[in-house]
Amino acid sequence: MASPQNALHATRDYSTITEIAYHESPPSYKTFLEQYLEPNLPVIIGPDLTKHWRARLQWVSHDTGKPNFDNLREQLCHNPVEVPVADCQCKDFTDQRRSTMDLKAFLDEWETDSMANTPSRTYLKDFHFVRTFPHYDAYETPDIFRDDWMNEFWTRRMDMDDDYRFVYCGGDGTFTPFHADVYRSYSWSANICGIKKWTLFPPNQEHLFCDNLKNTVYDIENVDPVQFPNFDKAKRFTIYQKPGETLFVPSGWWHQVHNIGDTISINHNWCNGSNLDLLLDSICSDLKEVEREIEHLKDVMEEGEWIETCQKLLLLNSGWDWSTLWHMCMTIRKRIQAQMRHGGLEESSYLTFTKDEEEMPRKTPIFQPPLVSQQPPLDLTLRRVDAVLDYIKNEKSARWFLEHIKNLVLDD
Ligand SMILES: O=C(O)CCC(=O)C(=O)O
Ligand SMILES: [Fe+2]
Repeated sequence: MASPQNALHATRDYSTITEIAYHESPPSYKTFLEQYLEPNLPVIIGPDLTKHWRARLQWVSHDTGKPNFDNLREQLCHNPVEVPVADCQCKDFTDQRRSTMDLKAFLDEWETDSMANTPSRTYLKDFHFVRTFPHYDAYETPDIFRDDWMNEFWTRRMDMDDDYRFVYCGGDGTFTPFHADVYRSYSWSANICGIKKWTLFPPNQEHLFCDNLKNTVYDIENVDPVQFPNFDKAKRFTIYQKPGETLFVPSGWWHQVHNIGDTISINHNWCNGSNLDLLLDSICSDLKEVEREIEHLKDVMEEGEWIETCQKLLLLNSGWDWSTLWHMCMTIRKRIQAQMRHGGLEESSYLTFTKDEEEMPRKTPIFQPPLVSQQPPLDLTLRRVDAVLDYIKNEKSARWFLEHIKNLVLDD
């Protein structure tokens, strides 16, 4: 399905990149937008960006550079906290086997491995730190990453209390298998301690690491040459992210991450007008996939029932359906229009809540939207959002779903 956004985007050309850019101190928003966000290229930012963070000052032992296990236990383990973990030695389809455990038990086990200098097996990942410790203030979102629609929308949603703000903790040898991020979102990852080895693959090489049955490579260090005979041909960049450094991971870049030594990092998944077209493409192709999988039910179902079933499966498999995308775009549209009405003044007073929003019982702190100077020109963003809203209105199944199931009047 051709994206309605193409006209609003410069082409992204990955053929000429020879290395990953490094900025000692954070680039201005304009530089970040023009050189990295819009062309969809990675960049590493030096440790100045994070040097004042509480996480850098209090989670790391200054003499050893290793995690300060005593501080972590003292500050975070007053009460039992259940955290998500992955078993790095156990493959489960395209991921590692996931479970949960108590945070203090995790820290104790990790410290034991660390003192014995043995590799770790358990990796604490996708831990919703801000949601779990709303008043802790471990870090602040860097200005260049503030134009983040996923966290802005998810933390204001009326139907759930969630976000995409995570902490990762793992000993030597823990790793994240080969993947591209959910819904082709961006991520940024700030390293608090240890070293992270990233191998990044520019987009449009999927044919080299996905087979005809849609299986993908799991571990780039252990690839079956019969199943993926051309994997070695894939262009890649390897970087070693040192303590305090932050990496911007662009949309649709596949990657694998290995922790060298005891490693803690903070990351957000995010999207905005610069990758909205890629996000829409990803939802459209996930939907096609769902439709193919249950093709055999199409003839025995009413049209509405078929559309609703596909949307339910899409939400279950991919975390989005048409309604999610619609509501995210509408939330952003409303905020952009408020900023336009205020003539681009750098104030956040226009970011007030509706009465319902104020009364919503919420544990997760709201993600503050970007100032005008921390995002692209407002009229460009509005055009991008409107292109996606128009696309949804004109897509037959989306229109039916939103009108009949979500009771929206789409022609307003
Ligand atoms: O740090 C890791 O292990 C994985 C992080 C990651 O995949 C990301 O930030 O996109
Ligand atoms: Fe990732």
